[in-house]
Amino acid sequence: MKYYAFLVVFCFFCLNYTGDARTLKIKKYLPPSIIPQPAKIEFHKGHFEINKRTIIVADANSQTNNEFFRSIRFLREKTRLPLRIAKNNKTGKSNFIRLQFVNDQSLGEEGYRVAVHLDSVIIQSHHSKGLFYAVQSLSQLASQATSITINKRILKWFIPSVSIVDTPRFKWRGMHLDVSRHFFPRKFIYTYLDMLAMHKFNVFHWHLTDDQGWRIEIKKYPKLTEIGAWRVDREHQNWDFRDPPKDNEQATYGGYYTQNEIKKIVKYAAERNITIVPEIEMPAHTTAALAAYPQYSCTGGPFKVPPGGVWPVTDIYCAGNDSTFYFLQDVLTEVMDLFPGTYIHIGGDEADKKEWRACPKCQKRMKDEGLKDESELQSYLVKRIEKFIVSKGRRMIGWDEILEGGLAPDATVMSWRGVEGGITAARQNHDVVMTPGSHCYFDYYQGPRESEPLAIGGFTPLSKVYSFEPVPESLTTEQAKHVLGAQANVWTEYIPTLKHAQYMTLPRMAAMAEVLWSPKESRNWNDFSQRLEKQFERYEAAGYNYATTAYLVSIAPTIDTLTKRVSVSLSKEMANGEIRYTLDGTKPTARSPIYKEPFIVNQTSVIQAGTFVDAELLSKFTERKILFHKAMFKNVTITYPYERYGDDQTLTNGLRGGIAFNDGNWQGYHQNDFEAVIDLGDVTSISSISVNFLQNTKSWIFHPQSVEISVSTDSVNFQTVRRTEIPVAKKNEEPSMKEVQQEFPSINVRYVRVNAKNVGLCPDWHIGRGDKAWLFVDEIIVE
Ligand code: TNX
Repeated sequence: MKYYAFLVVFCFFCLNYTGDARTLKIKKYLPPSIIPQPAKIEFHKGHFEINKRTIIVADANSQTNNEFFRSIRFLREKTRLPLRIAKNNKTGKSNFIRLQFVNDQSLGEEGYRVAVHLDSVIIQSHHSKGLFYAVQSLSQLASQATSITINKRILKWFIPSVSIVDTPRFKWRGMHLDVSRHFFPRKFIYTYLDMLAMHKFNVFHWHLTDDQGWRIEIKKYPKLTEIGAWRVDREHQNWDFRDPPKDNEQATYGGYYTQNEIKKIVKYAAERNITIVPEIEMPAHTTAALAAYPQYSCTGGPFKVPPGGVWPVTDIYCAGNDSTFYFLQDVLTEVMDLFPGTYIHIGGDEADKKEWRACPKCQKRMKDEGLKDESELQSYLVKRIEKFIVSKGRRMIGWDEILEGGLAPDATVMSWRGVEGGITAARQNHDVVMTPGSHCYFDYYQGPRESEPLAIGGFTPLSKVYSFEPVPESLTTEQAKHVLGAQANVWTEYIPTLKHAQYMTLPRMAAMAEVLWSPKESRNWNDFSQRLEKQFERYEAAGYNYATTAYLVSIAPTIDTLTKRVSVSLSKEMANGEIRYTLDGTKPTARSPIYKEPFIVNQTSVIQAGTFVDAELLSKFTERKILFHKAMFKNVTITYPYERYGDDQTLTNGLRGGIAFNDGNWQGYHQNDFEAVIDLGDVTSISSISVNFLQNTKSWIFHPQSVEISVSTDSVNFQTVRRTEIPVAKKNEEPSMKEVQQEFPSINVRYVRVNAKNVGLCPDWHIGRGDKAWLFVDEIIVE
């Protein structure tokens, strides 16, 4: 109350001073919004005022001094508030912020309390970890503080009065980063750790080795980084279709972290309550290591560090050779010396066992050890490595493939191919971390493909991440205790820069943070998406690049072939803001109509829409054309069956397929040719026919080799109006759409026929050479 009166006084002051060189600004009041949402938060009346005389005190002793000083430093850095440390740690009656350790087990290590009273702020935790999170939450409150500024100098801040009691739901709150597919310099790792800390993540899973680069200095095996950290530069080519290295070509692209750098990074992470889980991949995803030390493979090599995608993953460590184990143990020894955390990740995913089947040493090992197949040989390798890790007082974690052939006794499973691996492991009383591709892969698209940067595939929008539940219902309460938490993975095949990595992770990281920290019952999408707006401001203040894709408007036409009507509905993920739209192809403005309910379109229209808050546009515009033409809603007879994606109406529904093959507007023919006859119903005068095809060789989709368009009045005798040959795609061709169109002087016809010949099989240059090829076709437009 007092505060509002105060504002009014200041506004008067402001008015009286118009014309003066001095300007006074009052930052508008914002409701407190903390991400992740605290377990308990109550809002009270009034505010705590921070001014030049506010002091900060800590109930410290010699053991806790450092931690308190660090917290105070964080608080000052984050809030940029002029917080003085009290002399002799003494406060007056009011105007102080006090940090305290309390003996309260209920808070656990990571829990804390923040009470913002009218005259003071009290922060309590049981442990330095909780203290760190209290500082994060208070900083978020402070970042929204109402402030009074004169001449760009802030005079006072007002933090709303709240009381927070907060503890996390899960103990493993992880974010992963693949630094092999693209190398990220150490400076970015610090930024990434800051991003994690801001969202209260406590595990950084550092994917340090893979086929395309070895990124950690190992003193005993210097070639791992001299050779394994570098590849030839093919950054201009699509990841999955890169030319292999030429003989004598210099490997110039890459990098690695020295042990000294890693020590500093580990310390930086620890100060932010983040444990780093290093991953050293085995037995597969190891070409970079084998390029340096081919003697640990089955074949002896030689190998080169591949500059792009490798599939299947056949370059693997020889499990029949004892020296491979000594090498791996030496590497792991240095890794464990650098990373003090409990868990060591040994990978284990996607090993193609072709070389093991052909290798006499591996076969002998299987015989000697009584292993019935190569899966059991992988299990032998993993168990032997686990024994070593456990002997050093650590624990092993691996991708869910380590279940195959029998799980090592104390292994923790990271479930990525769905949650099933996690369920199986939990039922066997093993700990698990959930990270299913469906919800946790931040290398996937977060919005419509045509409006997003090129990504590996998939579709994981923000709201889907937010809907993730790490504990499967099928687990009993006891088994559920084995779910330590979850993690989002950032594979970087398609993420070459740090700005791009931020774009892919923010704000999805915020959604994952809430899944992992906040009580299940408090999950509320609408509330989260309101709070996210303030998080965007924090990202901006920190200079982070983030996606506003969740504000994009989706335009969804529904076609009713019976009534021949097109109804259009518009939607967006975020709860806040209003959708404004136009139908005439112009850009919507703050004066365009607000979308309230689905509307009918009965002529060719170009719909454009965007999300606005007040007059401000928050999204990019989205656009959708609905084309009314003479074949629309007409009967189509198809000669050969299609397998996927579209339906029977797809070819004549007024909607053209886009560059994304799975947008629902393409019919997909698997090796089959395409033939369709449209019955226009009556003899009709027409002067143009066109048909569209899609090519995306990465998804096994090729343009047809030939197309023929014909017309008829009786459906028996057809006259060809167009025949076209299309050359088969070359390697590295980007996805494209092709329109085959024929115009002619008006003719009267009733039937239109289109034939298109599938290329049949993928060409020799393709990784799927010899596989069945797809033909994708959409809208046959008759005018
Ligand atoms: C699968 S997830 C992989 C990675 C790829 C990723 C791309 C896992 C254990 N293996 O090697 O980078 O898909 O999404």
